[in-house]
Amino acid sequence: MIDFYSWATPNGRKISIALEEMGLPYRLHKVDITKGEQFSPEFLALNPNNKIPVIQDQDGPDGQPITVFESGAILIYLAEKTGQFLPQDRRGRTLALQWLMFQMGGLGPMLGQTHHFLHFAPEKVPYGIERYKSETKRLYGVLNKRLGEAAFMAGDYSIADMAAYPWIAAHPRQEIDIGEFPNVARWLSAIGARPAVIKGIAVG
Ligand SMILES: N[C@@H](CCC(=O)N[C@@H](CS)C(=O)NCC(=O)O)C(=O)O
Repeated sequence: MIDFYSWATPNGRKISIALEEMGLPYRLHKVDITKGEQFSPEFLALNPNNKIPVIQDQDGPDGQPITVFESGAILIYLAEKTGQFLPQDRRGRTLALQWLMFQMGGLGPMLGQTHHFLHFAPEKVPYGIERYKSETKRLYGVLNKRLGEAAFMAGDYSIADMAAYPWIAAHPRQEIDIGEFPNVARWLSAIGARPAVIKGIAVG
């Protein structure tokens, strides 16, 4: 059994999608980040970086419980545990990890800043809005080009797609016209129709 600490945000949804796709049994523990529950001593003992998502697998690699934070690390852990959605051959695995890191290091943080400046900043900051909206658009262009070459980010559907999907599904909040990125739109519909994704998105 996996204890899953999360809240209904794009980073949390990456993991609920993966747990559903991989058919792993899990228990959801809601951490209301709008009320500051991520700063409780109990949660900080799981993730000193006070962010969801976190998992605690009661049946870790050595039979002992293991706690994992950082959504990219959790996705790799779950893929390796189940042998699913991460190719085993080195070339395929490197490609999937490359696109996962593109999400973790670029797409997620930059789109997160766009959400912040558009929706949460206490004052309107035109420079911040412009900077992150244009970087967001550039990243959609990179993804659109890649998805013109392959059905999914790493060729076959993988944890890289699970990481990117919840962020791209929130494109209206980034003021992105998805019609300008037809390959991304095609990919978004294909992933959004998967039963495990529909279930994963609804969690929490
Ligand atoms: N790099 C982290 C980012 C996680 C993250 O930003 N989580 C947000 C919600 S989407 C959070 O818990 N924020 C609460 C806080 O920063 O206090 C990951 O991918 O797991």
